Amino acid sequence: MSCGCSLPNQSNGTQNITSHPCYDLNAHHYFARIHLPVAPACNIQCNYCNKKFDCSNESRPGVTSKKLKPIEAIKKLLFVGSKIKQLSVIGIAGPGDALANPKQTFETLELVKKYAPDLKLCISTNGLMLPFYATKLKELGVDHITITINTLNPETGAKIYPWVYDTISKKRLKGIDGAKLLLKRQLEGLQKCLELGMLVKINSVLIPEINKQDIIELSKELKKMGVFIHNIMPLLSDPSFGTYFGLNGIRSATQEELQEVQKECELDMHLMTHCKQCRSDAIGLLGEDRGREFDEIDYSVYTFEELTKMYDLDGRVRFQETIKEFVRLAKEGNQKVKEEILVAVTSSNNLFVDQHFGGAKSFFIYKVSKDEVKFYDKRVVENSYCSGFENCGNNNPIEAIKEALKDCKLLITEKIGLAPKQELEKIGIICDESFGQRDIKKALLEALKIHFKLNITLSSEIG
Ligand code: CLF
Ligand code: SF4
Repeated sequence: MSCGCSLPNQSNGTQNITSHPCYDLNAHHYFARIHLPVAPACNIQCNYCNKKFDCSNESRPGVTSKKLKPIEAIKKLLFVGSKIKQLSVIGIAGPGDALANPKQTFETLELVKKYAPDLKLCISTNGLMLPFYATKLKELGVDHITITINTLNPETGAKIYPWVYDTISKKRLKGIDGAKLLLKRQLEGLQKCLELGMLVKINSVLIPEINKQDIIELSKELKKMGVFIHNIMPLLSDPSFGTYFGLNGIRSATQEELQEVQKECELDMHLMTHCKQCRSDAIGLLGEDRGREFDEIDYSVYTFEELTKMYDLDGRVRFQETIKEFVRLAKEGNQKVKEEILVAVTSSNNLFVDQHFGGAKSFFIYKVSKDEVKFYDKRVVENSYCSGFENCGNNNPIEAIKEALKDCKLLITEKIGLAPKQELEKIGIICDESFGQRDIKKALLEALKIHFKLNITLSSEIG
């Protein structure tokens, strides 16, 4: 999956995300996470999961992490924190479900709060028990929560979840009844987390022929609800994983399928596109898992006093402040570039790129500012470049058009002749004819990526 390295700002800039490698695209270059595998059990069955392995809602299938008791996990955490100064987040993401193991999960969070209070706390869950534990999580200092929601439609849900086990009613619900309960709890839990001011991320597993359209619809709803970011992950499936889907011919989602869905969703929702489908014991920057380095160490030989000293809380805080400042400056630089970009489009209706440059008497101007693109202006010229065969040669309004577009960096047009193209390029305007008849919004997104390496979300006010 592409990491989008040159697209440094997807955050809204107002929340506590600048050092969270999953919530902020830029942060994943600088800040690391550790997953503590303290949650072995799960309370639902997903057809893409084999419980011999880690929870596939955040992990590659077929990966097994060593389970740890909370005390072992904290010792390991302090040791790792002493070696990896940019460690900023501790996550609990399995190997089962964090909230199907409330005792272990809460004990671990309490210990982190006590010994490593500089770290952000992050939880990933299928959501079944979230309504009951959201408040407790908030009290423990969890501000980042991921819920895996694959559909809002219980009928699709029944194809993904053969059963859920509800510890409240002590009942195992199968098929559509299970899917309905899971969905209800996911939405209740999500709402509660939002009310508590937590930053909610939704993971969705794209399952070919099962939930593509569901995910597109889900993404639209997530934006309305106030979810921070949506992470669409491709199903990885193979008979050797021993999952129901793998054994029954449900194939992996391809990169093309993933990108197609992401393209549909990015118009509505902030997307995470740099997920690495980590192990439940992953350590380090995303994409360079250092977990194995710390596997063989016997942490029991260290006392908490020794480990706390090694952890060096004050030193770590100073180190991270320096990185944050560096990241802030990098973002500012990027913002400045973005603010300067105006894009002109030739169109008969401000919906499609359906007009040749030669025939355009007006240009729709879009402004790229902060992390969005908005319709900004319509500029009219007295004469189009080409005003009919009879006028050809007598009338060359290119200077007037250049004057009208002089602050633009890019022109998106259905077609343009070589001579006017060269004239516009002389004043620094890139002319792109590759989006003829395309939707302006989609053309803008793609063109900004191609020409300026910018990953931008379009404002709903566009057009
Ligand atoms: Fe871990 Fe998940 Fe927190 Fe990140 S991972 S619990 S939000 S700290 Fe990140 Fe890994 Fe993707 Fe998860 S890259 S699998 S999204
Ligand atoms: Fe497996 Fe995770 Fe689904 Fe539980 S929630 S069945 S561990 S993928």
